[in-house]
Amino acid sequence: MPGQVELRRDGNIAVIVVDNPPVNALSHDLRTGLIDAFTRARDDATVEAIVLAAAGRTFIAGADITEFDKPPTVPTSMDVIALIDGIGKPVVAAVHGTPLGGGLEVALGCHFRVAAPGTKLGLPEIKLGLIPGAGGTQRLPRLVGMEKAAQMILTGNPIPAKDALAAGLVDEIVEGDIVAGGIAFARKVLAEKRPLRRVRDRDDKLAALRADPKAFEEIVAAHLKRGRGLHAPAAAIKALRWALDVPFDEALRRERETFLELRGGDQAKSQRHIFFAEREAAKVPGLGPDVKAREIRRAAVIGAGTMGGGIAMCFANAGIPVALIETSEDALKRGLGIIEKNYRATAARGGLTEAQVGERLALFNGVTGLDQVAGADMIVEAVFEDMDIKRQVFEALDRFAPAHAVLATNTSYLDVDAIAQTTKRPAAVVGMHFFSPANVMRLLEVVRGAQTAPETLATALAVGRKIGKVPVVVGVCHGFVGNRMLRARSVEAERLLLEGALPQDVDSALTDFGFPMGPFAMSDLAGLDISWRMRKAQGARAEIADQLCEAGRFGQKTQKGFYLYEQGSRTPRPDPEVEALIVATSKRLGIARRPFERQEIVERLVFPMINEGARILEEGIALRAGDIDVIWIHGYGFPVWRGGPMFHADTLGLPYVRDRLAAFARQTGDPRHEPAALLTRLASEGRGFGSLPKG
Ligand code: T1G
Repeated sequence: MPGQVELRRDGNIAVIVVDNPPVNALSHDLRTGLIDAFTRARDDATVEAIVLAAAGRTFIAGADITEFDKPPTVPTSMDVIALIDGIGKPVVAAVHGTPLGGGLEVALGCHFRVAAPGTKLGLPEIKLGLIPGAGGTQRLPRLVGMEKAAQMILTGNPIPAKDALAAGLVDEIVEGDIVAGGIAFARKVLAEKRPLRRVRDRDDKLAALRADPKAFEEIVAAHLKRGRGLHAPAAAIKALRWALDVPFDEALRRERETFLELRGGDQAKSQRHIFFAEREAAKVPGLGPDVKAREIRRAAVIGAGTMGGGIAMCFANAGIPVALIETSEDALKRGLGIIEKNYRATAARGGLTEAQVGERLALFNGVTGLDQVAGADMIVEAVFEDMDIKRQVFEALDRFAPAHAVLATNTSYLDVDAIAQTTKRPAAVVGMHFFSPANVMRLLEVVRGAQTAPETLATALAVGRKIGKVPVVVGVCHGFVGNRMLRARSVEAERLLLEGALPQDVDSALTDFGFPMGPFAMSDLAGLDISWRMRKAQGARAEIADQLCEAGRFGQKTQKGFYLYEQGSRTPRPDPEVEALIVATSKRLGIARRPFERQEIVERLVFPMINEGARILEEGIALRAGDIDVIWIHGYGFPVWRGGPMFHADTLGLPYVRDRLAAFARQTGDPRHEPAALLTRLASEGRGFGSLPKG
């Protein structure tokens, strides 16, 4: 049997089992094997019913994404499903693990579906900048109704087997061996002579909606605002509407056409890049299978401030008991109070039950005194961004922490090697740089010190994944990867103000580009005083931001920063006072102001980041260009449909980026704008950052 497909018999039941590790992706081989197996089972008169199942950890988890940059090959997933759909015998899909995308669409082509407990079923194509391309937008609404189908297709989130059973997506949940369960169900269908209704022929769940098109608009409206800038959500809504008013086969044709168009577009290519880049980021040279992460049964966090509290919540959310350590009862009480408030707010939004809030809070042990780290397997320091204070903490950790403990610092830019040197166990020290709010932002920069042991690094990565983060290994330099590139952008944003732009011009240019927030609104949110203190410590100056701070304008916390904020409002409003201050500063510095086009603002902000990213790659601070993209997507909200700064540069073409940077260097006289050597070399060779070895 070609293509990893086995055709077995169990009496009068044909059993087709696919086996294409690791996730039974619908590769060309697998599709060919399925066509062959189903044709034989269909044409064998002694076969009275067919069961489709999969070996390994999951039923078919979707089309083979690695084939997406090549032309489609036949048989397509549609051909497989059309064959199944036309079989006059009961076909039962017996699913387990994560039947997703094309895998679920194949199951939708069967008459019945049974699932193992714990199965998660979904159509996640939207997360790849696509829509389901093998009938999902037409069959799913017929089976579960438009509301559920729209939610699954437009969020891309899978649903658990019990919800699938309730919605009618699954006919039965079968305990024990899934193949045996599928065979038993098939026998039941035969014994009960159940009518064979193809999903495409079911109309009962859509009839009411056909009579009330307005209701459809209401169902999809809730999803539209989430898709700002993205092409796939609007396309998915159009396809779902076809389930109401276009004949099935014509709707299938249009769906396929739309899917192929999206698949070839920049947005889907960018999101595919991030899908694989996230997985590449988990592969770290020197961390082979022989390097074992240590189990973290108990954690401790030093510092119950904004970051410390958020980090402690990450551990509790993953079910790991966590000691939260402060210097005083007041500070501890304040920190625990904020944590409880956060959980209660989540519960009020329906994100947690009261019982779950209680369970989470029970995992916290608020104490004072660094000696309280004695029972922890991992300790994360989250105290003030001051090297002397961090050194004192690590000297104490050296005394009190268990010998096997991992000692992590949450510093956002300080020298992790210097911190490690204050201990007698630098091999146990690693950076774990969380992003605020730590319990929400998924990025975790894992900073590999010169002496960080492989086990320490592997443990930090494993814990990062366990607490729901996207961990990326970075090297030691000022600001590591994300903040070092952010600094390049911040310097340029200030420079643009002096040259003629206003905060609202700069911010709106970046939000139009796809960032959730521009640099000045973000500074007002974070608080201008934090970076002001850092600049003073480094003897650096930011003309406008420093004047605002000197005037006590620290941002939202003082209702004045780059913008004005009404009492209790977070909405930034342009402030004529700030405009006057900016114009006066340009004048004082003898800089002639001029108007800026949006594109120039975006390029002046994004291209210096790309340039810094190229230097980061040259210096080996990041292992791969894709790692930098993952950092910016998950740490700073770079629009995922542009694939991150380095992929975006490749999409634009490095010669263009190189030439614009050279122009900026001439315009501003800033040597940092001279194109980095790596960027210049790749541009001259007609290559992109994506052509570099993957670490
Ligand atoms: N195609 C190719 N390779 C895939 C793959 C896929 N669909 N899914 C996973 N892999 C690789 C992955 O790169 C990694 O490789 C290994 O499998 C393990 O993955 C027609 C067009 C299934 C929940 O979007 O969500 O169907 O790094 O590390 O954490 O309408 O993989 O080991 O070399 O993620 O256990 C729709 C995507 C496609 C599912 C398992 N399907 N995959 O998670 O393992 S579009 C998806 C996942 C489609 C149809 C449309 C997850 C997983 P390597 P992993 P995991």
